[in-house]
Amino acid sequence: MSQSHAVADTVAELALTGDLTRPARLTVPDLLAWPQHEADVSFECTTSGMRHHRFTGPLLHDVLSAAGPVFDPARRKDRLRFLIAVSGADGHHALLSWAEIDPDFGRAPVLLAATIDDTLLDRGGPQLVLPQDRCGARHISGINAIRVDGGYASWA
Ligand SMILES: Nc1nc2c(c(=O)[nH]1)N[C@H]1C(S)=C(S)[C@@H](COP(=O)(O)O)O[C@H]1N2
Ligand SMILES: [Mo]
Repeated sequence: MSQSHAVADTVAELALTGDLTRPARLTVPDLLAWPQHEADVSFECTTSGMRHHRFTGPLLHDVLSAAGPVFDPARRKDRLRFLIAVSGADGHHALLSWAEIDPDFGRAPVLLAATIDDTLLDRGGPQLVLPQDRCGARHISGINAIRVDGGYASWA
């Protein structure tokens, strides 16, 4: 096995890409630099029933804002066309709207979790946590890519 594979096997990296002035590659230890929030969540899975976990990590909004999405922060309407595509290493993915997590709009306290049940997620990668979701399907684990896309302005 090459050395790059050995590194990838131990500390997962997340690529922040898209319409950002500061795209980045982040590890779970990097996520500990932001203010940490915690969430005790219960969600239902259609196959395994009710699940409970305690997560900690930064707000997704804090991490993505630091990457400099290319909207004018003073113009609230400018943000409404931005999408956030979150992908797990296994191909599971979901779309959020920027407005869903924006403090001026939906204010969903979505986390990019660095720990689950007091265990650091440095090998598998961070997990999306949506405390308001009844269903577990958007709690994407092993996130390896988040793409911010504001390309929907051409409709206007
Ligand atoms: N990467 C990835 N994350 C995923 C899934 C998946 O298939 N791949 N399944 C989701 C679904 S449907 C549920 S219910 C929860 C299950 O979380 P659990 O492992 O804590 O039960 O994970 C979610 N996160
Ligand atoms: Mo599920």
